[in-house]
Amino acid sequence: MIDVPRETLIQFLRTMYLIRGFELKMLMLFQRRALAGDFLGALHSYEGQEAVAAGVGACLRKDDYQFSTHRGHGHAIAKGLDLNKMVAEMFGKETGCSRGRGGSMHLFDVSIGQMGGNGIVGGGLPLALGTAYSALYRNTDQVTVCYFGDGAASQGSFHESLNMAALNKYPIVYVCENNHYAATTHVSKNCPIENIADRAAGYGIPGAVVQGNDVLAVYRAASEAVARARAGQGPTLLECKTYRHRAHCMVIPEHRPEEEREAWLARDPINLFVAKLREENVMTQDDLNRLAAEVEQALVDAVKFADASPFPDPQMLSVDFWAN
Ligand SMILES: Cc1ncc(C[n+]2csc(CCOP(=O)(O)OP(=O)(O)O)c2C)c(N)n1
Ligand SMILES: [Mg+2]
Repeated sequence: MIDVPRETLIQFLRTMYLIRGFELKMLMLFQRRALAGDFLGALHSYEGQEAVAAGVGACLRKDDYQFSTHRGHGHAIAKGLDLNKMVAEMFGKETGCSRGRGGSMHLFDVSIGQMGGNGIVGGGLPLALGTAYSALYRNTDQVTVCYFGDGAASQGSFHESLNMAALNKYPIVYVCENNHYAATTHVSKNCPIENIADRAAGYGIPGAVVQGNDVLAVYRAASEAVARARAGQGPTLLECKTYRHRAHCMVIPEHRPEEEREAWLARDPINLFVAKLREENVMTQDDLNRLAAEVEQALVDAVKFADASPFPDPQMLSVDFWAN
């Protein structure tokens, strides 16, 4: 028996379907249109890591904050970023969530606490201290989630930030998505210990290794960490072990061993979860088909919206557009 309400289980699947569908569509459009020059910036696929964003996102309130990374489409979707605005941003359109100035790595929407992605590896870690401090200062119980990769966990910003967060009991949940590679470098080549979560001990905070392809495991671990942060007990470090399906980004060729890829593909987070839902009779095949069709329609509509939207007016280049 799964001890999570049915609606929450469906929400997990819906989020994972949306992320997967988004990535597949963007990949197709990138390949088809990149040369036409209307795709803004790089493209780092989140495919394969869906369970992390879906599990963590389901624990958050709209007014909680999250800081994302260069691989952040999934985080934004799970936080509830409007799909139309997201796709429009990918294409640099004025109707995009960052008004077409940011692209794939700069998906911002402050109204839902989506504090953007970051082209700088480890760049979100110090920024998360800011919203966490602000929540304490304003005496709210808002939580900040800070996503980062295994590569970022060996940046100086990781150590400085966790030290400061632990000292001040900042309400932060650190989510390290260990997909085992930083671009082409295996994690064992930049981190001398098996589990990044063990670094939590150095700051006197809880750390946990989580099966990152199991959305229920992520949800349970994140629920506990979010509850701790909300209750004023300080930060937690979660290390979600996972794997990206695609190469680092769309312009870097695949370099990972074939057997390793196959082993992880066999543990695809969506397939694993769907099997569980079927086994427990939570959803029928018809329910699954309906959900998939609904998600596909939302994505098709978002691409249409983005296509029909205008590019920013070049005259606005030097204008402080946030002022109006
Ligand atoms: C400070 C900095 N160094 C290097 C890069 C180039 N770079 C972009 S992504 C990346 C790998 C990051 O790996 P990880 O943190 O594990 O995240 P993942 O890509 O696996 O999600 C690197 C080295 C960068 N953008 N910023
Ligand atoms: Mg990585």
